[in-house]
Amino acid sequence: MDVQAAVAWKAGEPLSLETVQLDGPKAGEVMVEIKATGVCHTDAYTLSGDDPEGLFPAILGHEGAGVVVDVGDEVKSLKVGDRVIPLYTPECRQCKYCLSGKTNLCQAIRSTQGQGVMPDGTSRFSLNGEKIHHYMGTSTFANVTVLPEIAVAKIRDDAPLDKVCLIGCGVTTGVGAVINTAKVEPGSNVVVFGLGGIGLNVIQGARLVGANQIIGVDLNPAKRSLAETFGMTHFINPNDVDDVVAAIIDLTDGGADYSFECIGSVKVMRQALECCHKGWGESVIIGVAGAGQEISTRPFQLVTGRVWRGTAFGGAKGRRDVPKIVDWYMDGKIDIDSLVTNIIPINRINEAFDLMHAGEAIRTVVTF
Ligand code: NAD
Ligand code: AHE
Ligand code: ZN
Repeated sequence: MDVQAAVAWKAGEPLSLETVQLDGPKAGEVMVEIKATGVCHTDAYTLSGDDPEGLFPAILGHEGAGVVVDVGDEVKSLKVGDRVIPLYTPECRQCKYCLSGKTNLCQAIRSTQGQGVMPDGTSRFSLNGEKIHHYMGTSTFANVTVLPEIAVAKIRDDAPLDKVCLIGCGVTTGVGAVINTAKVEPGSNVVVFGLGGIGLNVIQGARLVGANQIIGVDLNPAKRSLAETFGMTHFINPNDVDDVVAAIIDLTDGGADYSFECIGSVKVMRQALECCHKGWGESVIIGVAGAGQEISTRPFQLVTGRVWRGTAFGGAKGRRDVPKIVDWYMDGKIDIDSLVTNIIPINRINEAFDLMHAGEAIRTVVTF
């Protein structure tokens, strides 16, 4: 069938709206009509050419929500009409990783996902016979996409898709990093580097679990007021202090219990570790850094009890946890509406990247 998609032809170039051909779902796959999708910094990262797994041409997008319109053979858990959120971290419930109870990083389809194809090694997308790659197994910048059944979370029927699409990445990543990865305890002092779509969700996760101080760090002073409505108690602009690490240690009486890097800067990752409290402070890397970038610190930082770790999709098991997070939103426990700073139709999708780079959007939601 013909579908509308924003195609990334080449690194560093704007997306181009095209009518592309989409093959129907094979066994174990479902076809989903995407109603809305957020634009995450990771889409911009891959489009920039910095992603070692970036492939072109591709249909990007991984923060969507939609409705199942067709199911392939052997699909048991989904039916036509179900409202769903695509999962870039699938949950097969059978692989060594899923069964370990120690990680959300299901590996059942990770290798083909990284090669921009479906689990059978082929792409469902093409244009005039030329193959177009899938992206992160989701490709939500198309009005219809095909997904493996294990990469789809079924959600309740009354959830507004132009809001809960953000649970497909930003919300789950930020809130999950606090709850699942760091397991922040009530009364903890938390520092969040980067107050974009991810950082604000770390802040609301920290507020949800009863953190004491929630310190936000961002170069852009315009991020301050919204972060305060999400629960930030203190703001530091690195340009206003001599030494951001010293400023945090001073404010927290010794250092952060938990810090979160939500930018993708290896320099800031070091600051995020080194602002942690001696003996127990834990720093969680969420930001994605480009090919060739490496982190460093003095090993003494770890010898003296600080812990460095990372998280993907907030440690969430998508088919199990995403419907719960939708409930939290529907019950008013978390705010998604304020994260949606802009809504635009798919033919203006490049504006979403411009707004992100200008620091003017938290999340732009693209509708079809
Ligand atoms: P964003 O662009 O919305 O926000 C980034 C924020 O960082 C902005 O507010 C910007 O002003 C601030 N910033 C930039 N450089 C800074 C610096 N040196 N010091 C302080 N602040 C600085 O991005 P986002 O969508 O929130 O994504 C953040 C990062 O998280 C990206 O690297 C993205 O790829 C990554 N990410 C990771 C996961 C995961 O599962 N690990 C999931 C989603 C996003
Ligand atoms: N291809 C990239 C990987 C980037 C990355 O780390 N992605 C995160 C999700 S970011 C969502 O906005 C992730 O899930 N990582 C685990 C995984 O298996 O990819 C690179 O840099 O190589
Ligand atoms: Zn993302």
